[in-house]
Amino acid sequence: MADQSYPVGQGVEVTVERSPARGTWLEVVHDWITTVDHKKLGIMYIAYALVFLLVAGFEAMLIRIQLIKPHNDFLSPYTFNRMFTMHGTTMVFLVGMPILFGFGNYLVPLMIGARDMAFPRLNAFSFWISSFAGLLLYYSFIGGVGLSGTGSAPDIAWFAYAPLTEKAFSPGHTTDYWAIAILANGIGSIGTAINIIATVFCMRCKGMTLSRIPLLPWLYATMSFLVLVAVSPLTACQAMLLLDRYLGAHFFDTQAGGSAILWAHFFWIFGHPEVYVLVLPAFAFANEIIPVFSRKAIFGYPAMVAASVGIGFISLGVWAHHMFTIGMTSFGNAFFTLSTMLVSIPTGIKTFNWLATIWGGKIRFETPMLFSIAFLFQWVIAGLTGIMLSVSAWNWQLHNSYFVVAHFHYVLVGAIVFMIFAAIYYWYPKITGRMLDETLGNWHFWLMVIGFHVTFDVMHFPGLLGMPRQIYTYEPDRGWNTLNFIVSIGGFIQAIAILIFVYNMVHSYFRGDDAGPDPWDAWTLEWATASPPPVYNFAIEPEVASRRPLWDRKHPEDPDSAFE
Ligand code: HEM
Ligand SMILES: [Cu+2]
Repeated sequence: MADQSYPVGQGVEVTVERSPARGTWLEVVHDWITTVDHKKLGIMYIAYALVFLLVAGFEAMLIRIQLIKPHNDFLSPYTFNRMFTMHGTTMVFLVGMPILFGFGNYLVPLMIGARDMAFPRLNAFSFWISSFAGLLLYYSFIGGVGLSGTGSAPDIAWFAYAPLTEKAFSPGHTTDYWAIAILANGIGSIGTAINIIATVFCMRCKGMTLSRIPLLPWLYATMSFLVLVAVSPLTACQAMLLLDRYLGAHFFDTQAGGSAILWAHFFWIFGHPEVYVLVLPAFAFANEIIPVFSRKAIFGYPAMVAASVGIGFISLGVWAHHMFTIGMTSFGNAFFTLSTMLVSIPTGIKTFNWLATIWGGKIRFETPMLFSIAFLFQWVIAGLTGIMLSVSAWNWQLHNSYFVVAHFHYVLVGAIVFMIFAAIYYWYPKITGRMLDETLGNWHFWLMVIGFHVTFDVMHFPGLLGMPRQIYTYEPDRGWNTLNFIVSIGGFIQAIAILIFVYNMVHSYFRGDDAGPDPWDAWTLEWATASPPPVYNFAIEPEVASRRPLWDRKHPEDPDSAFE
């Protein structure tokens, strides 16, 4: 691979080092470990998360093999509990958050024309402490009952309800590994959130007023405020749990006057906004990809910003819709039903604006756009089952059933994972300098959509028929057999799709077509520099006069800036 020179405007050329890093492997490793460059840290976050995606996906497959037929004994009940705990915890904390932080790290400085994040060293610290969390959580397989007994891991479900996590019910150390891992991860997330907020508001290039910030940095800033407000209580309640377990405090110990409901409040004050911590970046990707592939500017930019910030605020006031069956006052039930439904207003605005952006556009159906369109449909359906669950009377019937599992996977996979795939297809050329293969991309997309719907559409029905979540097996006479069989098959189809995708990523890294600086004919600043961008991002510090600076440069006869 030879080095390449690209013109980057204003008569300047940039040379990018495309050869594998020079020096011995030790020097290369040292270079990555000590880096404070936002792009390298971004790549490390994404790689770390993709490894855990495969791990957690494997755990999901084990769960689905166990449930493929009644009275199966593939996994013991104990192993089953560990698998769903590790799957859920891993997907949320070691896949979802790091991959989204990775994209934020990589893209936010580039999109606002900065040379790095505001605090590069804090950035490296956040990455390393978050990855420490992953190691710690998985170390519990070995160290959970002391080094002698391997094969243990937390079995407390990803929400770790009190008082089952107290020493009396959860002996050994698996719960401690879980709590300390979440705590370490929380510290990393809070550091990154502070960094993103400072970067978006203090590091913008010349001319980038608040109303010209691309939507992605806007949404990342909103998401970061949510992290500050939501992850802090989560981190605090891990400390309380450890105090309970080791120093005889009684925060959650009901036997000694503590309150288990306190844990539920703490957890869901984090847990609900967490959904938006994960979904706002997914929205952010859609905001960038849909306009470029529709050849139209995003419809209603100010409304998009306002709706996103509004969603952020509302999401902080709805946490107890996870607690309807805990027994609240009827005022509580009514309040949390209504506040939950309120979210549909700003979400509806966003959805209509995406549709209005596509409407009448010259649409290009390349892989990033395919995933985005599927996201739009799936997001709407997930919202509809969410509204059903927010009605407290319905919720009493469906709580802790597979209907809930189907609903939240519609959000987590159908919206968030789909948009993560879209983002990888869209920005991979920028990050690596090479295109992903379109044919393999199409295979990945279609198998993923089919697998997703076979799994999660069908999963609503055992839920409606009363199948509870987190049961390791079931009786053959409940009418759930065929449904569970189909759900498991769908899971395997998704696994195949993801393997194709992994192959594509590796293969294209060596063999993919050259991307050039701007393969999608896009508008934002990250495409105004070489692919991959040089260490300093921009040869000349950019200056912008509109929301679509690259459009202005490419179309001097019809620039956006003329209309501002
Ligand atoms: C191919 C994709 C996936 C499949 C087939 C799958 C399957 C499953 C299954 C079978 C369960 C167990 C339900 C139970 O018995 O309670 C589960 C739970 C869960 N999954 Fe997934 N999953 C997938 C992807 C994801 C993703 C991407 C996320 C998050 C980003 C996620 C988050 C969770 C959570 C939070 C739980 C709850 C764990 C618990 O009950 O403690 N899953 N999943
Ligand atoms: Cu919620």
